[in-house]
Amino acid sequence: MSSSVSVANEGGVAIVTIDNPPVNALSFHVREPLMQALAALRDDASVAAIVIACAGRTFVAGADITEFGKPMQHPELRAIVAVLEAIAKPTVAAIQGTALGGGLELALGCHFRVADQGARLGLPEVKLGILPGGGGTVRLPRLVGAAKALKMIVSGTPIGADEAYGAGLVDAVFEGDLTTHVVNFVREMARKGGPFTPVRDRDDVIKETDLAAFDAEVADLARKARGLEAPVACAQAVRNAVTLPFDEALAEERALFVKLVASDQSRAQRHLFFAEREAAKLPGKDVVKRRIARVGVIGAGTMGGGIAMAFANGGFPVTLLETSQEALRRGLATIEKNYTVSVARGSLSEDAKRQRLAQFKGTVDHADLADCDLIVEAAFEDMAVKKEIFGKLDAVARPGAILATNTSYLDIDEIAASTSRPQDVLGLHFFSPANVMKLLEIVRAEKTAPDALATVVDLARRIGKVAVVVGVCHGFVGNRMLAARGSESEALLLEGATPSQIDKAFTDFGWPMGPFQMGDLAGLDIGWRNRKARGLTAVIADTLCEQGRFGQKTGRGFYLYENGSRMPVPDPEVEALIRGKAAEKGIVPRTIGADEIIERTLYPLINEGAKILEEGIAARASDIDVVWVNGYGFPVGKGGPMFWAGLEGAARIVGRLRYWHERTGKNVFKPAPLLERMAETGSWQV
Ligand code: T1G
Repeated sequence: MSSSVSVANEGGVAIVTIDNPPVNALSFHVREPLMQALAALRDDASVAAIVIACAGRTFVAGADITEFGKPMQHPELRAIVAVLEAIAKPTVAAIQGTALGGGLELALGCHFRVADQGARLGLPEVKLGILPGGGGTVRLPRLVGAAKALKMIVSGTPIGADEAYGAGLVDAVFEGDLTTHVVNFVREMARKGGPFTPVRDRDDVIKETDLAAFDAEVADLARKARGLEAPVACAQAVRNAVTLPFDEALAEERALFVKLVASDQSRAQRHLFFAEREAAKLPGKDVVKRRIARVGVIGAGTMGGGIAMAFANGGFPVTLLETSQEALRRGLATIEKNYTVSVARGSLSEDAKRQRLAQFKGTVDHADLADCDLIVEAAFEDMAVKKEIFGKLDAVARPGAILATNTSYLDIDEIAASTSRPQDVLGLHFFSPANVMKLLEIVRAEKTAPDALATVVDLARRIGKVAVVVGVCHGFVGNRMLAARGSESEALLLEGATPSQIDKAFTDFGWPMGPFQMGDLAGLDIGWRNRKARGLTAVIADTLCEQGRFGQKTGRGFYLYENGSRMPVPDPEVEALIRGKAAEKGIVPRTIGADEIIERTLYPLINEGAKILEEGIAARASDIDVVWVNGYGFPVGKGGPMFWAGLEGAARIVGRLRYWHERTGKNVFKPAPLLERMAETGSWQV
């Protein structure tokens, strides 16, 4: 037997153990010995039953994603499942940790599945731009029904052991030592005697499918796919499970898988899977991380409250400081309301709400932060205010406490210099709403100590955030590139494009919404305040703000929002305002197509990313992709701005930037040297 697969025999029950750290992926060096073991055990008369188990923290987490795009090495998972499923002896999968993708498909090849209490089971392939390719789309519906299978496969979201048991996906859930339980379980099954029906032959649940309701759900999913092919293919494959004979449906699944796995969208989403994990890796040797037991948050407003919730949700006690009891009361009330809304939505239990609220301690006295190991400042975006706060923190925080600012733009080196401990100062730039948005830009200041940085990178993972380490500059990575993306927005309006046309070019590209709809959602007054603080103007947006048109919150912004609706309605008044301002500037409006809109917004975005890489503000091009997908909604099917530059063609981007630079003289169009090198080499390597 190989080191990746071993077989033990416990009184006639064969236990096949897969051992392929860290997540027992079904790599080739697992598949080959696994196939051999199953075939041998099938023919071994002394074996009465077979258990498939995994060593380590988790059951099989799927196919080995690193093998995609390389020549297939047989046996494939499908062949293994076919052999497994044809075994007449009782077979059972013992699931701890996660059974995902090919791991769950392997388990579906068994007669039975048992799980420990903390297990999670799912088919997340859609998040990689593919679909379950090991028979999951045809077997899962036969256990849980077509509707639930559709939801699981199209969302890619795993379910817990109890839910899986209730749905018929697992046959027993155990606490404690799974192996002992599972051997007893399968012995009992063998004692009861067969025949043991393989999942492929169980058609009773499928037969109950309400196809009309199913098709309505599929149509709704297709509308929400935003150009992604995998969700639509997943739905089609599950429908095939209902309407086609098993083997035909299996063949259709294979055909869809082969097509998707070769697609740019899947390459983009697999790129993001590894990019997120790379982003959390720090250069140099591992350092001992500091202990974080209690977190302090300064400011209980929108950002501070959201940040406090993010840590409480991650199980950390939080001390929340405000400037007055009234502000503190308001902040805590908002936090409680947010949890109440989650309970009403069914995404949080009452018990969990109570546990999380119990994590909070409120104060107006900085001295109460003395026992905090990390303090996050989320006060007003003003350098003088922040320097004053950090001066106080320097006096009260315990030695070794990490002092973080949530600033979106300001110079953290300057903030650090206002303390006697710059080595403990860094930026934790959360994105609003901080308790929801995944991205966390961790800003490494010039003197930030390596162990402080490593501590917060690890902490980000513990609170479910996607961390990207960035350097100090105005706007760090995300907001600096956002400014470049928006630099032409006003010009496009004045030259003849309407807000709707620009937003549609973005949504047709795959963005959840365009820049003007986003501005109305966030509040136009935020950008207005920033511009005034920096002595900048935006003639259209400033005028709208002067008229009190801040967006959704005032019912009017670039669009109208009638009767409190969030649906944007084009406003003739705004279009007249734009035409009037254009006339004042002697600009004759013209028709502007989507291609030009993309060239004058997304190409500058990529160009700024290239400058950020050259300056060392981001360590990797893939880090920039992680920022934009997790913080700004860049379409996952395009892999992020820097990955997409490769799909779009860097040479084309450089050519068009040169054209716009010559036509407008604007620096935002001047191609960055690294982008020009990338156009020649195909690499973002600085
Ligand atoms: N293949 C290869 N490497 C993988 C992997 C996989 N499936 N899953 C994780 N890794 C690596 C990961 O890159 C990291 O490497 C290390 O393992 C720890 O991962 C036929 C075709 C299981 C929930 O999509 O969701 O099956 O950075 O940091 O936070 O139909 O890993 O250390 O070098 O994420 O504890 C479907 C993907 C595949 C599951 C654990 N399965 N993995 O999370 O650790 S396609 C998935 C996860 C498929 C079949 C189809 C998570 C996890 P490194 P980690 P974690």
